[in-house]
Amino acid sequence: MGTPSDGNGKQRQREAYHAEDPASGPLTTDQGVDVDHTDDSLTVGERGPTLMEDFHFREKLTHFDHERIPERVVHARGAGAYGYFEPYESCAEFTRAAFLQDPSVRTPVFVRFSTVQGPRGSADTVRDVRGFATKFYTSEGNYDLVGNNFPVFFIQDGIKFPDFVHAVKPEPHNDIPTGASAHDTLWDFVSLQPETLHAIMWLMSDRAIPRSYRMMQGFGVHTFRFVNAEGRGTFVKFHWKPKLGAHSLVWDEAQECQGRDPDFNRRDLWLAIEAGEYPEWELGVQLVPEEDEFAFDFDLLDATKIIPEEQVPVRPIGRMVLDRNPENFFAETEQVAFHTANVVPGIDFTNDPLLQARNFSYLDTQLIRLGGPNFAQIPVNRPVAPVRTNHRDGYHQGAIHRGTNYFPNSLGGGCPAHVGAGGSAFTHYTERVDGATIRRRSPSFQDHYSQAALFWHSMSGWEQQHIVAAFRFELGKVDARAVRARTVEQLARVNGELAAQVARGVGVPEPSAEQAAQVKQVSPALSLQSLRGDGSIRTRQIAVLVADGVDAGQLGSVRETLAAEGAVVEALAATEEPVTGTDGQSYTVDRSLPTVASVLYDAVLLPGGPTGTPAVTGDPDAVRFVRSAYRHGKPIGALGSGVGILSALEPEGLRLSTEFHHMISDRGVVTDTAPGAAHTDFVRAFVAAIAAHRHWGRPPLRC
Ligand code: HDE
Repeated sequence: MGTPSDGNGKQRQREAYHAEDPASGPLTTDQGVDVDHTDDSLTVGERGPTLMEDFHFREKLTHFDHERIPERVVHARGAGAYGYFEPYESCAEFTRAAFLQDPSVRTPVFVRFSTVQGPRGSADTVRDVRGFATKFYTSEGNYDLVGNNFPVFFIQDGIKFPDFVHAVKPEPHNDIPTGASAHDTLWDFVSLQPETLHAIMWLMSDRAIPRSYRMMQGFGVHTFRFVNAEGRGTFVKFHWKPKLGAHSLVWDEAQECQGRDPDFNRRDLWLAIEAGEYPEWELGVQLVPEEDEFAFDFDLLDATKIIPEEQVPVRPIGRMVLDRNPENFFAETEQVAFHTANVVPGIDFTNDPLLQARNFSYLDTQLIRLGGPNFAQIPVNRPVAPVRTNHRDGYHQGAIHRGTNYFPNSLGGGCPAHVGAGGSAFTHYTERVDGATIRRRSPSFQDHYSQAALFWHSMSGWEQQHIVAAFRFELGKVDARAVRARTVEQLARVNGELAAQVARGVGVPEPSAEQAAQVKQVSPALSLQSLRGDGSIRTRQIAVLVADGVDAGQLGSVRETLAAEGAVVEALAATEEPVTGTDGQSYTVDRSLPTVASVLYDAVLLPGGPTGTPAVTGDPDAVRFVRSAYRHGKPIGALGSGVGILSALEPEGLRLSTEFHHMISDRGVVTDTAPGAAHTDFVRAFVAAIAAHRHWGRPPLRC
């Protein structure tokens, strides 16, 4: 590993960092002077004024006063982790990138996930795009793939970015709303800028409220270029596919979660890694030969468009595993600096105007955020490849450079020298570009509706319902009626039924649907239904509601199976006092019901026993828990008297187990009134219901 000045700097830096760790020795000042007392300032007498000569006090306060750096203008709230990437096989046919050649070579990575609109202290489960930025510390230098969990962006040209971000951020007069897009200025912008519509469809879908960072896709968004050793280019789009499948919350739940646990996604990532449940994604690429650049009915350079997977399949090329949490949030997750222009030989840009703008913006923003040009020396940003430059000095310079600082030189032995042509150097792809200076969007970028319609038509029924509800919610928060109406008119160009349903919800006239875009075929790959992952229930959080009198046999058998499948099972009761089972044994309670809520779990189990779960005795927290899990489509398993709780809620038309009909599984509600330990078919059905994540089309509860 290298630094600007030496070859083993990373190791040395680590040692220095730990030497400064206050936990590893006596308290000192910044100058290394031991401190005997940090609780009282130096005063004249016990009640007198504080003395200026108290340098420890002044240093402590001064440092504290300067602890904050500007937060990112977008993507301020995030969570990160380290891990590695390994290719499945050599990709030499398409790219010379060293980290994509050899399956036996693991490349270290750091990934930062983020929300976009909210500030650092905002909640995780807001409706928003999620950032998915990966830094590959490759042997040829750092490569940053700075993507999102949507494959398309809201605008086509980076010059619109400040306008878009101003519109979506809190309104300038009152700084409201935090972490939300449901306000006038965003929708004003959307209604006037139809290129936003495709990404807006994604934003209104459940993709914008992921269950977990570990359960969402990532996309490079732009069309990039692979370049092989012969200099041949191939267009490439990057896809990350989560091993656990892509799963989302429902909006009502996401909102409650913002209060119950604002750190929901951050905590989930942290805990999974701490538990050794390392999240994993497969990296896939869509490859388009250069000669097919114009083979599509959209422009490959337009970042508001996808290449449907059915048209160009995603080819898996490797996997990424995140297996280490950062040690210090500020030092690593906050100070990591991604830059789209951090590329390595074999990966290059295209003329996508959004990407070109990003290549300017990311470096520019770090200069102010991280206080000068030396941020690449911060440990999390340091390449593992050696760094030898003639860059010198500047704020926060940590290297002690020696020798000459210009090129060419003879006095420094000509070092650092150029590598020879055709060697390991990055060589920009040779592309002939002709044209007059012009400030105009290409006509090939003008179709803003077809792919928004493709997305809509590719959704399952429940996904479409959620999209309609999201539009109604968002536009319902818009005060300007004209903005509501104008947005609905735009939606009519996507789909008439969508527009009509939204119009009815927000009280504006239903526009004519004559202009709706025609869709020749759908793309099933866009639906969350197609992204079930490996079908396992690993790391799903299962709540078991218990009380004194719980059927010990049932509790034990289901718990064991769920735990064996990798689920995290927690026993919840009215208080944290252990409960006594039917076998007279005492059972630990993990959490008390008032401290948790159904929105923090993926599924709930109601074991039997005379008074086996707190809901049987009418505990309001428990009843609310079950009702909320039911409404959010979560799997519910109930045994014996536990089934009675469900019947009492009267889900009209839902089939529940009775004394004549044992195990019944209906829309994710799995019940069994048979006496004795839980039967295998019950456990199997409950596990299958959890693996399916959510269950739609349940009848409403009457009680
Ligand atoms: Fe970003 N974006 N962006 N962006 N972006 C930033 O860089 C910008 C865009 C993305 O975890 C900023 O270091 C412009 C698309 C992620 O640290 C800033 C344009 C995509 C992150 C910036 C875009 C992204 C950022 C803010 C339009 C998906 C968080 C702080 C031309 C492909 C990275 C920073 C992290 C962050 C500019 C559009 C993803 C200001 C000008 C498209 C994941 O430089």
